[in-house]
Amino acid sequence: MPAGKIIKGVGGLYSVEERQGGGVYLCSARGIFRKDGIKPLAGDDVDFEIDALRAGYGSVRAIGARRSELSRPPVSNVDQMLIVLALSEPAPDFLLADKLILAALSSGIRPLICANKSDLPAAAGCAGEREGYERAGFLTVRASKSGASGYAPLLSALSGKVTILAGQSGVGKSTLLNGIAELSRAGAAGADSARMAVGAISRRIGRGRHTTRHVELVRLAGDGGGYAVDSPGFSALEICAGAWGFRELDALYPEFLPYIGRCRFAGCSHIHEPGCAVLEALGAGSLHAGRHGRYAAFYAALKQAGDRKYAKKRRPRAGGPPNANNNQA
Ligand SMILES: Nc1nc2c(ncn2[C@@H]2O[C@H](COP(=O)(O)OP(=O)(O)O)[C@@H](O)[C@H]2O)c(=O)[nH]1
Ligand SMILES: [Mg+2]
Ligand SMILES: [Zn+2]
Repeated sequence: MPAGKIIKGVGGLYSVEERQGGGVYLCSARGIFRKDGIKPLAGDDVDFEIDALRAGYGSVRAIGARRSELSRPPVSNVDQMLIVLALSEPAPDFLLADKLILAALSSGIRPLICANKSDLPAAAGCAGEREGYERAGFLTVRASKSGASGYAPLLSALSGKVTILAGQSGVGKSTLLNGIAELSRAGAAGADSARMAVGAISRRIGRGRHTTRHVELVRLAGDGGGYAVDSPGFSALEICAGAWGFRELDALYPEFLPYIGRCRFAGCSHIHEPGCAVLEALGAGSLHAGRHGRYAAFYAALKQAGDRKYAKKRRPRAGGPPNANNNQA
């Protein structure tokens, strides 16, 4: 049975790209859904059966264990999140970037930072922020659709991995995805461009292209392979607040790690406590002030959300007069 990857799913039909050969088959998954109750996702690694009677069709028989799973957009087995910021037009939103980093890290996905539109003059503060991300251990890559850097450094960072693009609308994600895919094809060996041609033909079976909100994995040609996924219509990925609370927030800041456990008080928020090792490092210039400031804002927001949830649970129910607005049975 051939192995492949679901690169798109529309209305219960899945486009499965064969691992060997690269042909794309339009597959149903009724059998597996009935058997295991699992709904296939774009990104799933599957075993599928080719329909002997209808060329280009098949059915999914088994879904491999998922390494990661995002719900908005619905896609599995993402290795990396490329967080795209423009140096200007639009001005970079570092709060959104940090939120996306949190979403990635808490889903087991590696964040990468892309400083896009590097042909434009940088908005104030960009260089310092870049240093903050590098200090946190995130790879940061410059890119632009034209000019000196181009997309070449980015292609090597994406090669061999499944990467989802995320970031504000207008930062150049779609342009970048097309540019990277093209660059990968230009660099691919003859055999590989033949393989891509096969894929392109079978892909015509599928409907719609980049006009819909459907998730689609775009294959990168060349030795490394890999896929990139745009997130059209999702200006910000769903930030999975609720999956973690303010107490776990510091663990999602890799640059805080050397100081965690060295504060005077257990359960230190690293925002105002005396004897806080994180604040000491911040004062000594070892931590980036912007990253820490946004951490403090997230901490406050998460704590408030947590307190609200707690207050709701503890609201006394017996004794008082019946609530006229309460229409629950
Ligand atoms: N100057 C400059 N403009 C770019 C670059 N990449 C994309 N753009 C422009 O930015 C606008 C938004 O691009 P788009 O790819 O649609 O952004 P998306 O909303 O993130 O998908 C378009 O007008 C692009 O032509 C770049 O590297 N430099
Ligand atoms: Mg776009
Ligand atoms: Zn502390």
